[in-house]
Amino acid sequence: MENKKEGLTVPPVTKPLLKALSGQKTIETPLWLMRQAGRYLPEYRETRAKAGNFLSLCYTPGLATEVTLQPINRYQMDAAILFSDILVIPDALGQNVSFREGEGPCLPPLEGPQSLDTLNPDRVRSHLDPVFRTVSNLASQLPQDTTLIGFCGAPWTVATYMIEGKSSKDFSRTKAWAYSKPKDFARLITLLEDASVDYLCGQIEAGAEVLQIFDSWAGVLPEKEFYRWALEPVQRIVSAVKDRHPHIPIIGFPRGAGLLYERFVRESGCHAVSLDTTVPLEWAARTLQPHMTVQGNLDPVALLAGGEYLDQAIDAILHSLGHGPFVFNLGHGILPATPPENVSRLVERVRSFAPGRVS
Ligand code: 1CP
Repeated sequence: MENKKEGLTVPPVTKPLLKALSGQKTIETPLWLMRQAGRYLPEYRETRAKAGNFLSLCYTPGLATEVTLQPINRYQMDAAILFSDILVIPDALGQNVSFREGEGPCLPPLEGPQSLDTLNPDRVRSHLDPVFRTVSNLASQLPQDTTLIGFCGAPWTVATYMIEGKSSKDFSRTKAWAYSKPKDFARLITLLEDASVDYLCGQIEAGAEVLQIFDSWAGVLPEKEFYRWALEPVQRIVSAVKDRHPHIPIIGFPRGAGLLYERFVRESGCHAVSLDTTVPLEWAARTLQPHMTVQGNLDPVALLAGGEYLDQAIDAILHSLGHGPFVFNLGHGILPATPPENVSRLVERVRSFAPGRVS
């Protein structure tokens, strides 16, 4: 049987994650975890040490492929997420990103409108070629039912790192720029939209089957600014990617958006939405899930803590959202101190749930 969509013939969807993202209810709940490859895994720490620094790991296709596959080999997740980082875009634009052990990212901060002229969008595709090679390695090596996810950061979140020069607590430099010089700030956002579309399309052309757009700091913006700097740039990226690749599902993650999740679901153009840990389950089931597939939203600290609390938190999510369309995930990335055996416990519990079987 074949699906006919927009005049094109596309193969039938059989992978569990793709089924859920196309709005179908699935017998088993598809499962993957944000930051499923990372420091909580001893095999990751070993490969990371071989690479020297974090960006070399991202830009060495053999090693990036290896770490992407580690959680698939250990836990048989339904999806592999490309191993890279949202900050490869500023690096490709020429901003010279580094990662210091235990300190996070470090960039020479943008110092106002004139510093935008130092960024070079023409370098994006060629600079990120090693990442595309990782994607095509993965596409040929993944098990048949495993879906390959590509990603980028949303312009707002990426801009915060470019302007603050590091992780931030109050985002004061970025917000002050957006509020007091919106025209200049819009130039940066447009540049990031274009670079993100190039980057995402390159990933699709190399074999990515699903995309996720991470807007990790969307939740720090007031309502009006959320629409302008978080929602609208994502709308434009989604629309441009859909024009070129209409059959690739896109998951949006406006972390911390609170009540604004509702408008994001109605207007972003995404096919699915990832919920952060604070989103109430029954509200999501009533307000968001009728409109699109939802993904989420276990507290990463519940996974770290383990035990009975973990079991109960998993069950609460499955009971509220598991009747689909639904993808099990965390509300944010796995924490480095998470015991790997807690992840096994989570996978087993989610796998043993079948909607209809549990009341
Ligand atoms: O020491 C190490 O090994 C580096 C830790 C690490 C890892 C494993 C960083 C540094 N990035 C990554 C990989 C990564 N980053 C992935 C890989 C795929 C997977 O999920 O398995 C993804 C999707 C990201 C995305 C990313 N990077 C986001 C969005 C998601 C989120 O967590 O909010 C953000 C904000 C970043 C920036 C970043 N990268 C790394 C750090 C320490 C940070 C800063 C985080 C912060 O400001 O709190």
